[in-house]
Amino acid sequence: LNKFKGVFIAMNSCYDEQGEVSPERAKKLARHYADIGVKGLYLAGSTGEGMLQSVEERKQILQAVMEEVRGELIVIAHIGAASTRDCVELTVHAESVGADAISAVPSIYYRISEKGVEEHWQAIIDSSSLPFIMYHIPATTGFHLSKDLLGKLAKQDKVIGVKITTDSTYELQQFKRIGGEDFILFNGPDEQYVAGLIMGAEAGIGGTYGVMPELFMKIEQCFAEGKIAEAQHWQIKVNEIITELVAFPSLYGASKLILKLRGIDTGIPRMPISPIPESDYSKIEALNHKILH
Ligand code: NAY
Repeated sequence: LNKFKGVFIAMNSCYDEQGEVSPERAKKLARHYADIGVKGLYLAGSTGEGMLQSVEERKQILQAVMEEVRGELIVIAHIGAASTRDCVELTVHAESVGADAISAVPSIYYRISEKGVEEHWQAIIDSSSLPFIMYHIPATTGFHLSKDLLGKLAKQDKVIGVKITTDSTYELQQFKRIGGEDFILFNGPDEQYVAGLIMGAEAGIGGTYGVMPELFMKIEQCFAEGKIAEAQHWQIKVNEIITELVAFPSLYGASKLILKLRGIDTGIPRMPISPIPESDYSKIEALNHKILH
């Protein structure tokens, strides 16, 4: 399970000038992260705009990324979608192109009972031999994963961990306690990576990592060496940047523009996620400068 410990970038979406998914641009972005030496990538999650893409488009992007970094980076494919059927199709595809693991939010839009979410996830788990990572993000799904359900699913060998995006490091610690030693907690809120690590997370998956992977790798390294004050110092720097990033009309639009300034064009976010107006470009440039210095 060591292969899942470390910094995972929730990769931004990649579109061309017409707004179509761009496998070429996705390869270039994945290559950029492989050269930096992060642990892995999390594809088609919130940051990757998977919910705004068709099953076919999601397959194209995953396949392109696997072609580029297979064997070099650990690739977790987020295959969550509203319908169980689509999730299963994406899972079977993910296994066929060599993804290292899959992950899914509970089904979205319909209010599903706890039993329903269990059955949804179980159908996904049963459709491949890939490791499965639950994605707990109640703010966007409206579903609050209980300790009971987590404990029940965590007993299965294929269920290797949970990505937890809540502000509670108490909940994170409780999940870790229930999951046990071999159960991996992926920290979700980038703003509290250090706090998550201290309370039991062994990995992080984050959207803002994409514009500052080195800073998150520094946090991880300091923590591993027991230099907590230094880890906290970098977290505070990171948090200043995140505070500015989330003040733009969209976090994803801002991140994509920063990548563009660095020579990696990923297009603009898909509607309804707002693009960044030109009047904000100078602020983006200043923020890019701040990150790099
Ligand atoms: C994903 O699926 O894209 C992620 O794992 C990223 C989780 C992010 N949450 C959302 C809603 O985008 O990285 C966080 C988030 O961007 C960050 O903490 C800034 O608030």
